[in-house]
Amino acid sequence: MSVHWYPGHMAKTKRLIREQLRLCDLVFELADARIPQSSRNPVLNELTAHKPRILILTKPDLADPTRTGEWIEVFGTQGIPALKFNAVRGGESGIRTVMRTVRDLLKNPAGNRPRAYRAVTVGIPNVGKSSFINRLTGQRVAQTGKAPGTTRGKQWIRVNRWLELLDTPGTLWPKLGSPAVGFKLAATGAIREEVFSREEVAGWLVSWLMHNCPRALRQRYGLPAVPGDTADVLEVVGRKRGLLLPGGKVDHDRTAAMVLKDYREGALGRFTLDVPGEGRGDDE
Ligand SMILES: Nc1nc2c(ncn2[C@@H]2O[C@H](COP(=O)(O)OP(=O)(O)OP(=O)(O)O)[C@@H](O)[C@H]2O)c(=O)[nH]1
Ligand SMILES: [Mg+2]
Repeated sequence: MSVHWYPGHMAKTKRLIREQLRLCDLVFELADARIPQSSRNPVLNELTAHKPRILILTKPDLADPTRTGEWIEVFGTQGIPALKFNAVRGGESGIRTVMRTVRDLLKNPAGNRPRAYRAVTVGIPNVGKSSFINRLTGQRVAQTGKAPGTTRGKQWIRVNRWLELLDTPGTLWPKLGSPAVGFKLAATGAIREEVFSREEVAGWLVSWLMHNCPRALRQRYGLPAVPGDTADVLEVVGRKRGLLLPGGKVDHDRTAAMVLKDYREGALGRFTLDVPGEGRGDDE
């Protein structure tokens, strides 16, 4: 898959993060629970490795819960405290767990200090950084949006007496290396739709589902059987849903957009595309 996923503003954000890190005591690195490995930006990983860091797995409501547990364990064995956090429908206990983990990492945070602790929130586009901040503060202070690229500049937000958070724009890295990483990032919504072929990405996702859970396709789209070929699946699904071009041919682009939307909203089921133990295959 060939996409232009590294526009100039991402290089600018990297510089911003490097600069702000000096002022920060803690890093919240956000990764998507559906792709806990592929959504970790190796450049950010390197930049932030020397700071106390908490890995937040976002959108756990869309991921396979068993896999999420496995991934949290994997990160734990690597010495990275990792938590799942549902920023949209999560309860108070998720917030308490985050705050407890912060307190464990920063000794005596509520004690007498000349200034509040500062944490920078980093991660790929659309992973849920601004939603995470809003959930922690209980207010809609950071702008959120369905499409990647919502946050454009830095914004400091106070959570409580002793903690301030910095929201940053999402960043990817220049060389995705393995095509699978690109497909996973595109399928989960981290890459702007204008820069990749929806049909190609939906085709990859359909083929993943055909291998891992064909039942999900059958049930969602009412298919008696799943055709053996990815293109045939899009054809059958598009026809079934009446997504036709003038003249009666199936509109593959609209069908692909629908399949991607269904996956992103969890309508196909909760699928984690990264499997612990499988390498991610890009240049780290
Ligand atoms: N289902 C679900 N959706 C979430 C969750 N967290 C965030 N979202 C959704 O993900 C989308 C992106 O959220 P944002 O908070 O804007 O993401 P961001 O990382 O700040 O994005 P950029 O600023 O573009 O880098 C929004 O539509 C959110 O509602 C979650 O835990 N579960
Ligand atoms: Mg944002």
